[in-house]
Amino acid sequence: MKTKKSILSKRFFPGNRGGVLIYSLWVLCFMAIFAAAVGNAVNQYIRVGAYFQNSPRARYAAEAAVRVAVDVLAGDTNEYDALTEPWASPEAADEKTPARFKNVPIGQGTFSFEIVDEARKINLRTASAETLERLFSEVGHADAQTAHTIANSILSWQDVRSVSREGGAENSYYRELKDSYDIPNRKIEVIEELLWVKGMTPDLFRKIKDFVTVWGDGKININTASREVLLSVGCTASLAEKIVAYRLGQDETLGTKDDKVFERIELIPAALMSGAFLGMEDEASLLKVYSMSVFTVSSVYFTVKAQGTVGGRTERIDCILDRSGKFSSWRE
Ligand SMILES: [Ca+2]
Repeated sequence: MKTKKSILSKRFFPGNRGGVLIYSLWVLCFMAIFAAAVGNAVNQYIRVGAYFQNSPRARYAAEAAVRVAVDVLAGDTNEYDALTEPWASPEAADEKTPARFKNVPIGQGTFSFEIVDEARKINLRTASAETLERLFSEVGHADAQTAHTIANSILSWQDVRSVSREGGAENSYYRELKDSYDIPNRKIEVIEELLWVKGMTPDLFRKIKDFVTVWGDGKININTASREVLLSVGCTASLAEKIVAYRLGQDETLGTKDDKVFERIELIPAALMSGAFLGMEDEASLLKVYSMSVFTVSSVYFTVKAQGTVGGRTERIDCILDRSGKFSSWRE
């Protein structure tokens, strides 16, 4: 009679070399699978570890970008701010201040940044209803009634009185909404507040958000303002295009030697009248807008958009910096 032991022995240890070999292969196979599983887990652990390790490194790289941006602005000491200057346009940078804004190597990663002056934008805290209306109709392509409603509602949103202005909306409107709320009756603090103003839509906000600010005294830097912003402050389409073209010079290219800059406010009308091929309507529009003291030639507040990348991990810092080097806002 065969014992249990002998059956097992026969099955797993049949007493021939082939059987031992098969058993050994099974063991090896099991060990290989086990090793692969452990290796995979360790790899994942290392990857996750590196990811979290790279996060602070990327953040330091972004902070380094902000520091360099501060230096670039500190190095700009003339009386005007224009798109031809190194802070605004790396392409225009000279040998002393090389283009150093994009993918600058630092440690095991890189950083990039861009500087945008806020005086090229419409200030939501100071703009007139007419300027806002033009912004929403000419730039946002809203119909006249919607543009009128939003413009006046922005003023109502910010003024301390609670009597509704024509076309605007006070609490009596917002309290009737499904998700009701009270308006702040103080100056707008972040441009995203617009999304709560009567008549505004996310689509319209997307179209105008790059042309509005809450920083500065409300004067528009004629050296940096876009065609859209010039239109909004009351320039005719023809004048707005001629101002932008005048700045680029004859070659119509930014960052070349024939670029023109308005160095002083009082020189703006004469410079344009002699060099921008203005027609009679352009001149009338220029004198009208100029007489409303909307223009300046320099900027006080600057947005710095910085990012640092290390090992595939990117961290961003958006901040507002003023001419004295002080940060007014910091978002990470
Ligand atoms: Ca400057």
